[in-house]
Amino acid sequence: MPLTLPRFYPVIDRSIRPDLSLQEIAQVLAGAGVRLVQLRAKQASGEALLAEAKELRSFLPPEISLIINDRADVAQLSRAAGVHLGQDDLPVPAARRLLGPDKLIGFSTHNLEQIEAAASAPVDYLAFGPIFPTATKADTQPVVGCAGLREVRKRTSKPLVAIGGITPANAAQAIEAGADSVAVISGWLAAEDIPARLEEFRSALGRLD
Ligand code: 3NM
Repeated sequence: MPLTLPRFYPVIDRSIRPDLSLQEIAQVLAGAGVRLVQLRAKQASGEALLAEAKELRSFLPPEISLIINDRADVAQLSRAAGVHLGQDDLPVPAARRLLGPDKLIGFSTHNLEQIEAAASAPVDYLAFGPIFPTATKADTQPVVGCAGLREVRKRTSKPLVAIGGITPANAAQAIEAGADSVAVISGWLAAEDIPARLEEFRSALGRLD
């Protein structure tokens, strides 16, 4: 069965908020009724990422699915719900072999060629971006805009996540352009008042789940 993505897909990257504990972050997301979160720690060793993933999982209620960025092995070992792969991570079929049929696999794409190449890949969703300019990822591909997102929506029926520079002010545009969900890092995590910012996303999107 195709995955039904929640509208709002927060990504946790603690390099943005080293002042907050994983427990605090988990509590605020659970309180807002989020259903899916991703843990991203580009600079972490495998050991550190595995420890963070286990710790975060222990603080999240069971109804929140945890996705691990880049590392299928860490996803498996931390009993996460799945992995989010980039173009340079393990090939999707290899990650699927490792994780089995029931775990979720998301896959980052940045242009139409990558979308077409992923057409037959065993993924549960495709991410596409950066939709808007972002300072969060150092090596981003060119901004694709909502026009790019509309083109992608015509070419894939897979669940589609928009990523890159998403804020409460532009989140609805990404959904209107065909995204099923918006993945967000700084747009929520850098906010001074995170619960208030999550409410702004809820208003913009109609719902978070
Ligand atoms: N991937 P923010 S853009 C992690 O284009 C990531 O695939 C992107 O961070 C892609 O919400 C991006 O702070 C950064 O802009 C998203």
